[in-house]
Amino acid sequence: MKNQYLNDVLETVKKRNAGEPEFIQAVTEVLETLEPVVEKRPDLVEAGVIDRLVEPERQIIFRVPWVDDSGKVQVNRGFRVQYNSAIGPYKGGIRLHPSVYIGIIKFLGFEQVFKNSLTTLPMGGGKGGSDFDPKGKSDGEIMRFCQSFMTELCKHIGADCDVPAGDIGTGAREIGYMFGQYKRLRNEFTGVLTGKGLTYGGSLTRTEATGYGLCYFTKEMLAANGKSFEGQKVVVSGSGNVAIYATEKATEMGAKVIAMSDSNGYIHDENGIDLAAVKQLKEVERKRIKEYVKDHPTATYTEGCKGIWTIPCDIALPCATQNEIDGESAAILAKNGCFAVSEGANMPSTPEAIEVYFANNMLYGPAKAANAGGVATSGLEMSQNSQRLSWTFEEVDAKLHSIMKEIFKSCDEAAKQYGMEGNYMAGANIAGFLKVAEAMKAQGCV
Ligand code: NDP
Ligand code: 2IT
Repeated sequence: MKNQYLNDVLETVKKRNAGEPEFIQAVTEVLETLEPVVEKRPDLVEAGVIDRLVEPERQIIFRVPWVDDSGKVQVNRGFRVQYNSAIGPYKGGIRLHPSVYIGIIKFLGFEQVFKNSLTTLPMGGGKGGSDFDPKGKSDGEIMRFCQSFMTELCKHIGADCDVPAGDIGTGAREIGYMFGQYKRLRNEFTGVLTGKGLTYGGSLTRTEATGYGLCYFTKEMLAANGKSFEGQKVVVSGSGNVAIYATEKATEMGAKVIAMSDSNGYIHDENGIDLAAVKQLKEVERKRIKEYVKDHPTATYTEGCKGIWTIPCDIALPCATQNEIDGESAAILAKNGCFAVSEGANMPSTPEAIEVYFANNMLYGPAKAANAGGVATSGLEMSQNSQRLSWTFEEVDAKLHSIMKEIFKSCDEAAKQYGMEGNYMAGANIAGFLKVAEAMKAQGCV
C-alpha cells in the first residue's frame, strides 16, 4: 500500500494479532481497498475510525464443560466476539468446528461488520463459536454441549444487544437447543437468536436465504456484464446449508450444477447433481457425500477437497470454508474457462486467488456482498419477532431478492465512484465501510 497511515494501522494489527493469519488476511484486504477513501475523507481518519475498526469492541472466551454419552467430562472453548455496534446490535453466526480459535472468530466478526452494513438493515457485527466438533456426536451430546455453551453465552447476549445465528456446524437443531436453554435461564421469549424453527419464531426463507441470496447477487453481477446462469456449468463446493440452497436456486435459474463436496472429497456428474439425494444424505441422514455415488452410477467420487476446482466449469460458487481456493486452483479455473467466482462461504479465496481472478478479467462476487442474504434474512426474522408477526415465504423471499439487488448496486456504484469500475470487492468494502464509519464518527470516540 502507498498510504502511510494505512500501512501504520496494518503494522499495529500485525503486532497485536500475531498468530492469527486469517484475521490479518481479512483486515489487509479491506485496508488495501480503502486507500482512495482515506484520501477523500481525512475527517474519518481524524476521527480514528479505522484505528478503532480494526479492534473488536469486546472479546469473550469461556469454558464449555459437558458430559459425553459414556459419562466422561469433556471441555471445549467458547467464543463470542462483539465486533462493532455502531449501526445496530451485534449480529452474526456461531461456528462449531474443531478448527475454531479466536483468530477465526475475529476474522468472521470483522467481515460481518461490513456485510451487515451492506444489507441496509440496522445490524452491527459479531461472531461466535467453539472448537467443539459436532461430527459423530449423538443428539444428546449435541444438546448438552449447546446447553452448556448457552449457560455462559446468555450472560452476554440479548434481542437488543447481540443476536447470534447459525454458521458451519450450527443449524436448526443447535439453534433450537440454544434457544430453549436461553429461554429457561432468562425466562424470556425473545428474538435472541435467528434461524429458529418455524414453530417458535423462525422466519420462512431463512434456511434458503444464504444460497438463494448468493444466486440473486450473482445474477445481478452476471447481468451487468451481459451474462446469465442460463445453460452454464456450475461447480459448488460444500454440501451444507449454503451449498444446498445455492445449488437449488442456480438450477432454477437455468444452470447445471455438476459437482459438490464435503470436507472429505467431491462428487462429479456431468449430467447434473441430484439435489434431492444430497439433501437426504446431508440434511436428514447426516452422512458423507461419498455415499451419493452408491445410487448414482454416472457420478464419480474423489477423495480430497481441492480437486473440485480442476473440473471445467463456467461459474464457481465456493460454499464451504475460508481459503478453499488458492492461487493454483484459481489459475486452473481460469485456464478451464471459468468466467465468474461468487462466494457463498466467508473468505473462501486466498489473496493469490483473487489476484488471479482480476488478472484474467473474471467476475468476482466477494463474500461480504454475495453471501449477505443469510444475515439479511436474519434481520427480517428480528423484525418479525419484534412485531410478533410472521410473514409469508413469498414476502420474505421478495424482500431478500430486492436487498441482494440493492447490495449489488451499491458495490457497483461505490467501485465506479472510487475509480475501480468492475471491482466489486473494493465496492463492497467501501460501501460497507462508509455507513459504519459515518455512524462511528457521529457517535464520538467510543
Ligand atoms: P454447514 O455446516 O451447513 O456446511 C459446511 C459445508 O462445508 C459442509 O459440506 C462441510 O463439510 C464443508 N466444510 C466445512 N469446513 C470445511 C473445511 N475445513 N474444508 C472443507 N470443507 C469444509 O455450514 P454453512 O453451509 O452454513 O456454511 C458454509 C460457509 O458459508 C461458511 O464459510 C459460512 O461461514 C458461510 N456462511 C454461512 C451462512 C449461513 O447462513 N449459514 C451465511 C453466510 C455465510 P463437512 O460436512 O465434511 O464438514
Ligand atoms: O456469515 C454469516 O453471515 C452467517 N453465518 C449468518 C449470520 C446471521 O446472523 O444470520
